[in-house]
Formats: sequence, C-alpha cells, structure tokens
Amino acid sequence: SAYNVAVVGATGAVGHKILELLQEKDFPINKLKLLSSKRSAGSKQVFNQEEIMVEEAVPESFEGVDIALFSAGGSVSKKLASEAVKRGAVVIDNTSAFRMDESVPLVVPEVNKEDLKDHQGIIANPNCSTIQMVAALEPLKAKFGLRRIIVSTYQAVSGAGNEACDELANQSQAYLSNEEMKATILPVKGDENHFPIAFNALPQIDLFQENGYTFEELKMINETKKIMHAPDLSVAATCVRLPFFTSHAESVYIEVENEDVMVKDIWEVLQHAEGIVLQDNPKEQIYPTPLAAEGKQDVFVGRVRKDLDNKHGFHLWIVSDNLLKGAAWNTVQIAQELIQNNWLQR
Ligand code: 11C
Repeated sequence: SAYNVAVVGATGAVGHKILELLQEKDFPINKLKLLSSKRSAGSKQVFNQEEIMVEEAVPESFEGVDIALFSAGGSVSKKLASEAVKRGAVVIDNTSAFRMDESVPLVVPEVNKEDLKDHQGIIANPNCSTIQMVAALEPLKAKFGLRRIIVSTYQAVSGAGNEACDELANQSQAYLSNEEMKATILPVKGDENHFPIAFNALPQIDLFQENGYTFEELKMINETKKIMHAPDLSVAATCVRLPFFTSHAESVYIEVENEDVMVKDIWEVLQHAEGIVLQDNPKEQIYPTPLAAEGKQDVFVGRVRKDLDNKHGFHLWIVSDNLLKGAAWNTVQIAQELIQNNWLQR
C-alpha cells in the first residue's frame, strides 16, 4: 500500500534532503504534501518530475495524512505535531521539541528500533551529532560493555541551516578580499553576540545553559543515555563549529567494561556493524573526512587507538553527513521501519 505523506519544512536544508531520499528510495507515497511556515509558503518544489506548491502548515493541513515528517524548527513542531496526531498522522520530528519526553521514542534504527513499537503518535529523530556517535558506539557497547564517553565535535555549518552556510561563504569571500567579515547568525541566531566562522572555530553550538554546557552538548549527553537505554553511562561533550559546510566529525574517547580488548577486536565489530564503514589504515593514510563523507548515508569510523594509560580506553574518529544519517536519512529510515514492521497504527 501507499501512504499520504506530509513534509513540514520542505524548503529547508533537511526538508530538501528528505524529498531527495523519498524519491531515491521509492518511498510508497500516495499523496505528498509540502508544508512550511508562512514565510516560505508559495514556492514550488519538484518531486518525481511533478511541481508541487509549498503550502503554509496549519492544523487542517494534516487531514488525511498518514506520516508527517517535521523539520521546520521546534516552535512549529510544538504548535502542530499534536494537531497532526489528532488527525491520525504519525509524526517523525527532527527538532529537539519532544526528544526527552518519556512518552516519545527517540530512535536510531540501528540502535533501538524496537522503541518504535511504543509510540503514541510522535517519534523523535535525535540530534545529528548524537546519531552518528551512538550508531558507531552501540555495537561496541553490545560486545564489550561501555562505561564512559568523552566526545569533542567538529561540526559543519549546515547544522545551523542554509543561512549559516551563506554566512560562511560570504565571510570567506570577504576575508580573501581583505574586506570586513559580517557575522549575524553564528554561533547561534538567538544569542546576543555573533562571531565570524570563516577561518575560525567557535566553541559554542546553541545557547549556554545554567551549568556552563551548551544545549548541543547537553543534547549529546542526554539523548545518548536515552537512545542507548543507559542512564548510568558517563557522557561528556564539547561541541565546536568549524568552517566547512557538510558532515560532523567527532573525536571520541570511550572506556569499555572489558580489559582485554584490542584495536583489532574493535575493527572486527565495526566491520560487521549495520550502517558503519570502517576506514582505518594509518600506514596508507586512510581515515574518514567530512568532505569524503558528504552525500553518503553511512557513518565512517577511523583512527581507532587503544589508550596508552587506561586498559579500558579507546580513541575513535567518527564522521557522517549531518544532513543525511544525522537528519533526513535517519528520519526516512524510521518511516520505513514503521511501515515494514506494521508499527504505524497506535
Ligand atoms: C547543529 N546539531 O549542528 C545542530 C543542528 O537539535 O536537531 C541540529 C539541531 C537539532 O547546529
């Protein structure tokens, strides 16, 4: 059978990727609705060679919709997700609006797809930097046990949307022409000060919270524990924005429970893990990079090393396209799982 699908935020960076994937994967669509905020409504998008008008998302838009994929920002989700559910749709939400709600499954299919069974209409797609990390670490946790994660991220500007990408491009041109760089968006639109991202590194992604961590860092910490069903796992994160457009990279230190684990054991597990590509050969300079990961659905892992002091410790380098596995692809995968397992109905 085929489904009536709505894409909310169809004109945004993630919305575009969702539309590309729905086409590429031949998703069983009966009718496709493209929705957006009032500001972006009225434009047209091409889907399967057909032009579709983007309409303003209002509660009535969801009449007859089976699956609604939201990526238009937290406030739109908070306002409209429950309206969609009320009208019978299952919502897969890409924002942070519902991720930590106990009644909302937070899902990376390779890690915890079974959690989808318990959905009550809304399913949350995790934060991009969280998704790629847990996808790579879950198989290691399953095999060796996992007690600690310390992660530092190197995140692409597309995580902050299309406007942030324009800002990086404009600042780069200005810098190379000896002109002043204008910063109005990064590190985060909603904060008071803005700094250039071009030729720079910004140790702030999203707003600072009371405890000195940024919201992005807390998302990585809290979402990881929820997805992995590991409330006692020790997780620390430092999130940094760097001047490239696509793919997040992460330097990850882990401590496994077992003592006698070797690098080759980690390789062995990752080589057979779903959605993971091991690229690790220092002798031939083989390791993942953001540019090489762009446009790919997999999570790439390299630079696996045993810690020189801690028998439980390992260092890894994890890279993935933040708009694909980090957002659009994980969302479409969730939709596919719901259909394949007959989990759409509540
Ligand atoms: C970034 N990780 O790179 C953010 C973007 O909670 O879905 C994703 C925000 C989210 O800026």
